Amino acid sequence: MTDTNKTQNHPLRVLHTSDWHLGRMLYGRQRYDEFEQFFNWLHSTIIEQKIDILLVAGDIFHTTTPSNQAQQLYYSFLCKVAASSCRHLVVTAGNHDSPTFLDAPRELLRTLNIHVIASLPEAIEDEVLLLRNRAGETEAIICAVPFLRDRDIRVAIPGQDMVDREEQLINGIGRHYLAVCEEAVRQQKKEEHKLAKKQKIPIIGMGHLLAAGGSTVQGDGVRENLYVGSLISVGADIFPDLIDYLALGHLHSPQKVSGLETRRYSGAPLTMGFAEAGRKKSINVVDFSQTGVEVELRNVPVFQNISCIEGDWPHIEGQLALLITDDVHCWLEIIYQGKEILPDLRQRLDEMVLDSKLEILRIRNQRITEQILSPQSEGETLADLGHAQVFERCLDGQDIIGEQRLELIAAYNEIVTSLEQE
Ligand SMILES: [Mn+2]
Repeated sequence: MTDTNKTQNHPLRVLHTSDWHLGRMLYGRQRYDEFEQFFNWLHSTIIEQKIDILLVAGDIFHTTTPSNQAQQLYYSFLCKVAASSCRHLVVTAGNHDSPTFLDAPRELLRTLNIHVIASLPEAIEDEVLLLRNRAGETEAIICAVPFLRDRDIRVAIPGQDMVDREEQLINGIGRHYLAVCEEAVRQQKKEEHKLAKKQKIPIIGMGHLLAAGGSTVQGDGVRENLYVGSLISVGADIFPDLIDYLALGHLHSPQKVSGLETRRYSGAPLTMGFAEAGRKKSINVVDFSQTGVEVELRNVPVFQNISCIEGDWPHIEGQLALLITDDVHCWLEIIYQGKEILPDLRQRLDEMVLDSKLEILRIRNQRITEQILSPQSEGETLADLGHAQVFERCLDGQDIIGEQRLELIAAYNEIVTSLEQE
């Protein structure tokens, strides 16, 4: 008897995460080990924190054709969660996901209480999920809205210019949220009526989009692979007030929407690039009780150290020496900014990190870049130069002449042609 009372007083606990980007590499390095460690950690967190509902707000995979290894990680994680005390898992698609790929196993996953909403369903009702507790009562209503594409929303009118199209898309997204929420409220009234004890059933919104005022960090992966429509921002006012908590994905740094406690981006769990080195990554644990909603951020452990060293040679040398003494496994980006031109920078760095646990994934030699890109006539800007000219200046900068120069130009042209054909 006491046990039942306890469960009744226990608030409904939801874990909100997004932007896993399974399969994403960092400068050519695979990160499957990190993903696996993240899933192990997430699974223990779900058990320790007694999570009832897990929400994943898009960008599950980094590409529309995920590798076998990425798929294996995803499905084995889903199995583990299904076997845990977590009652429901809701997965919505992001702009990186293939809707048809995510949707394919949805019927099978439904039998495990895993709800996948990847393509926009034909009926609004199918975006409103009623999640039930073990007694069969509705304990939460989810507005599971996937990433909305232009074709999902906008009624195309020939001859429209870009501004009109964007405005139509933004208005369309707003109308869509309103319609889904109206349906959620209808269901809420019906379901609350059925409850034995008078209680409020929370409405939780999900989405994968850019809300106005959101912040991105250069190199955090949000602005990469952008295409028309993926960076359109919507006003935070499109989300109706009756949403008790809004679980968003798309931005990779954890943040509130318009400073509101219950409107949030969870951010990506893994560091997405060197610009984010040292930034905290987190997931959101959200408690729903009759007295209100409480959000707590829990930091994701760092599974791979990433660091960026920027400065002149003495600074870089000193920082590397410190890291070597610390004996930690770390991936590095080096940005050389000294006055002196160092054409042998790579060689110097390779020699320094030899036999250490440090791995240099990226070197940026600002001095050489500046030299190549510095104007050669008054008033010249980078925009005046064609990419082939930039490449030639790069060869000039490195004093590459003769046969080798011709070979490099031919190889460069070949790469450009193949890129253009793609
Ligand atoms: Mn993303």
